[in-house]
Amino acid sequence: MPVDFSGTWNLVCSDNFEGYMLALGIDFATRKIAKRLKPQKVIEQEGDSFSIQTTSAFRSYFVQFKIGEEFEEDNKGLDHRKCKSVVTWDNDKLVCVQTGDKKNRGWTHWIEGDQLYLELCCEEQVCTQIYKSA
Ligand code: YOG
Repeated sequence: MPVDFSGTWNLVCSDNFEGYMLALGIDFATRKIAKRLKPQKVIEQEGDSFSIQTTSAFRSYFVQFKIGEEFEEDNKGLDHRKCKSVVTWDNDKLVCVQTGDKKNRGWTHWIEGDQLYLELCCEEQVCTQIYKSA
């Protein structure tokens, strides 16, 4: 049985979100607002189907995918760059590769204890976030 990421998760800490945003070319004013946000994630997992709704006071983002099936991402409200994304399992980690204009773009989710981890990568930058169950 794979790990179950389902639930409502609140951001508790974030490391190098600034570096990640810089790598994505997010402008100063937007970064200033974005780094103060405490997003909430609602993850629904049913077999190989996932949806992840990330909500914040400023912008929100929704994504839906099936393991191993490539999909188009528009990153609307984020950096707006389109990419082809695919999510696979790496043991108990959920790994998304986002192919597009930016090298080495993607994210990884895993659970440790009662915490949900998210690593966001773009070019040389890695941002690590920790979420706790709401
Ligand atoms: O999550 O890809 O759970 O989609 C990354 C923000 C900030 C907007 C958030 C809004 C990148 C302004 C999505 C933050 C910076 C800054 C809340 C992370 C871009 C713009 C939406 C993500 C995955 C994995 C699912």
